[in-house]
Amino acid sequence: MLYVAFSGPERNTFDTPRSGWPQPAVVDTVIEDLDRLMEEAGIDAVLMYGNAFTTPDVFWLTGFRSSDEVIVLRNRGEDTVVAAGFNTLERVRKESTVRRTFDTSEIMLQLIAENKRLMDDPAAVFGSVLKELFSGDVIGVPTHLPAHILVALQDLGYKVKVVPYLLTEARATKSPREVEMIRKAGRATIGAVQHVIDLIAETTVGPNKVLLRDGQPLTVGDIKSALDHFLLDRRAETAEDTIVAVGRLGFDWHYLGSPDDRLHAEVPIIIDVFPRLKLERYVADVTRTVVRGSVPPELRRMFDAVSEAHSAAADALSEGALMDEVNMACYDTLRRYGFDSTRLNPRAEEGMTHSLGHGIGLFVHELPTFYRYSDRLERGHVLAVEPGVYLRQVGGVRIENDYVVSGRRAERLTSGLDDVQFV
Ligand SMILES: [Mn+2]
Repeated sequence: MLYVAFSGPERNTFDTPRSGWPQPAVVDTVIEDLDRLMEEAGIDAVLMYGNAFTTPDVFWLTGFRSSDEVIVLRNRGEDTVVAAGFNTLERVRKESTVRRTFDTSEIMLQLIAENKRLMDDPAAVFGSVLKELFSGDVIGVPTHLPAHILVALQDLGYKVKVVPYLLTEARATKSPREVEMIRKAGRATIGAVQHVIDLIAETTVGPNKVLLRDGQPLTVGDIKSALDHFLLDRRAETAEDTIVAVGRLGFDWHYLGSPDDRLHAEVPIIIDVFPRLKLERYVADVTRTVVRGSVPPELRRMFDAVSEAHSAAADALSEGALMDEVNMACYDTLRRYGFDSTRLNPRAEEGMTHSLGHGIGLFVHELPTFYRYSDRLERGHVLAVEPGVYLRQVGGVRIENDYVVSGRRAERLTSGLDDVQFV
C-alpha cells in the first residue's frame, strides 16, 4: 500500500534542527526563480534522482545531506516532494527543508521479493511515484538524470523534456543564507592561503634560489599538505585539487603542480585554492601569487597590471551591468600595460588567455559566466574574479577573489589578505 505523508507541523521536527546540523540553504525567494524558469521552459514538473554528494542539485532543492539516493519531484508552484523508503524518509523529515514525502517502501519490497533493486526496474518505482504525484503534461529532467530512468519515463508514456540549464540557472542567484556559507568558505580559504604564504616567507634561500625549510627544499607537496591540513581543521576539504605552480610552470594555467616541484625565490608562485565546506557543501575560490625575495621589473609590471585589472573588474560588478562591461574593464586595463588577451585577440598566446572568472556555489564553476557577454549581473550572483597574465619565459600572475552582487557595488567575500604578496 502506497501513501503520501504530509508531514504537518504537529509531527515534524525540521523547524527546530538538532544542534550541530547546518540550516538548509535554500529559501523561498530562490525557489520562486525555479518556478519562473520552469514556466519559461514549458515544463510542469522537474524530476531528479541522486544524492547530495553525487548530485548537488538534489542537495540544493532538499537540503538533505546524505548519501542515500532519493527521488525528487517538484510540480511547478507546489512543495518539493522526496520519495524514498521509510528509513530514509525519517531522516529527510528531520534533516531537510522538504515538507512533503512519499514512501516507496512497499514497491521496493515487491522488487526485493523478485530479487531486484530500483535500478533493475525503474519503471515500477517511478511509475508509482508519478501516478500518485504528477498530474501535469511535461516532465523536465536535468542532464544528470540516469539514462535508463529517462527511457523508463518515456516507456511509461510521459512527455519528457531535457532542461540542461534549469537548475543551474535557478542556483545562479544566491539567497542570503547561501552567501553566508560562501563567505564562511572564503574565510577558511583565505586563512589557508595566508598559512602557506607564511611558510614561504619563513624559508631561507639556498643554492640556485631553492627555498629551504629546516635545510630541506620546500616542495609543492609540502604546500598542498599544509593547505589540506589547515582546511580539514576548519571542516573544509579541497574540492578537486589545488593549484600550486612555480615559475615558468605557471604559464600553463591548467598545470596543477607536481608534489616534487621545488619552490624558488624571485619567481611567481601561483596558489589557487577552491575548497568545499564539508557540512554546508559550498565552495570559495581564492588565488594569490607569491614572490619570495626580490621581484624582477617585468614580473612587477605583471603584478601591477593584474592587480589594477582585478580592481577595475571588481568595481564594474554592479547589478544590471553587462557581463562584457566587466570583461572589458579588465582587458582594457591589461592592454594599457601592454598585455594581450584572447578576448581582444583570439590568437593571443601570452597575456590573459582564460576567462575572467565564473560563478561559484555548490560547484567551483557554475553560472553566471563571463562568456555570455550580453547577460546582465543580478543581485545575488556570486562570482570568482580571477584576472591573470601569463608570459612563457616568466610564468603567471593571477589574483582571485569572490564577490556577491548586491546593488551598485559588489561585496567582497574573501577579504583580509593583500592581493599582492611579496615576501
Ligand atoms: Mn577560479
